[in-house]
Amino acid sequence: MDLVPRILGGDRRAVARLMTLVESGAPEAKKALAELHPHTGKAHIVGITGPPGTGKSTLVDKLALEFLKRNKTVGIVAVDPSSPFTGGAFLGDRIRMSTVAMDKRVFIRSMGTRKKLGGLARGTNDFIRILDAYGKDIILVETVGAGQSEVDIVRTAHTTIIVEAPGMGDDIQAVKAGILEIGDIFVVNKADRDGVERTMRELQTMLELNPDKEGWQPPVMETVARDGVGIEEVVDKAQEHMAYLKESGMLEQGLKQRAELELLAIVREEISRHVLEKGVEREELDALLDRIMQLELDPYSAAEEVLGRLRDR
Ligand SMILES: Nc1nc2c(ncn2[C@@H]2O[C@H](COP(=O)(O)OP(=O)(O)O)[C@@H](O)[C@H]2O)c(=O)[nH]1
Ligand SMILES: [Mg+2]
Repeated sequence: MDLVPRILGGDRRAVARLMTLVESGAPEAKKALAELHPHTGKAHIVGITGPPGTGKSTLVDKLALEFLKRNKTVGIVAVDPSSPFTGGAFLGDRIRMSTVAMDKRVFIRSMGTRKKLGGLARGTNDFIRILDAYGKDIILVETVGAGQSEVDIVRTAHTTIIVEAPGMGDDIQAVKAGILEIGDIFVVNKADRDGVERTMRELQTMLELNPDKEGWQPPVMETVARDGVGIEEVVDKAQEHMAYLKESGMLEQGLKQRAELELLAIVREEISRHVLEKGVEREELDALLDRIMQLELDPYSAAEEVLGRLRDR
């Protein structure tokens, strides 16, 4: 049963098995993850995010092929919040990623969003850690949109690629709103379509507003992922970005930030769990919620009450 030595030894099925345990929140998963930790830190984690339909899965597929050509092994984690069924997302992405899905050097796993306490970002981090310990050189993580959990996942990546496509004006606004700061590389995919220049220009203009002229300047690149056009350039840039992170000391700094985020997220989660298990019974919680809804009690005082009970027990 011991999955850890099997994963370290390159056993694919052990990797899949541990991911299933992680998803189901099994306690033995935590122990295995702890044992894998010393074997992590070698992979280059590349996040690919952007609105639905821009061609992220197609791009991931082509990027994976290009990394393979460069003798890198590849792991892929696809997070699909739009799909209520992990199975559905898995199948869908499998079909689209038919080229790399057949390749033994690639490990692909999709993740639904109906997750246990701890949520999407935590589960994804665990998957990434497993693939890292398993020895994958490159881990591609596909996420949709710009919600909080996606941003959290993006924080896990060393290199974040934001994918846009022509004719999605509103989404560019969404990009403006939050995701601009986290993009290391901007890709305008579907460059075979009308309006590419305009989308490129809009992104470039927004990026020029950034007052920070030192450090990494995110490029805006165009691709036709479907036909494999522009892929080599994106992979070059991703590798350049990693080299930049190493030379500038940003890699080190980022690792500390990520460690802090992850640690605090786990602490928050454990405290919530502890409070809900030991602090209040479900009925008590419901009673408090009722009082908040009836405006008899404010949430701060309710939280004080819950924490007070925890201290008393
Ligand atoms: N015209 C065109 N279509 C593309 C391109 N890349 C992907 N597509 C298509 O766009 C659709 C959505 O692609 P997909 O990769 O699933 O997008 P995702 O939702 O962002 O993962 C699919 O039908 C793809 O075949 C491209 O470069 N040009
Ligand atoms: Mg997709």
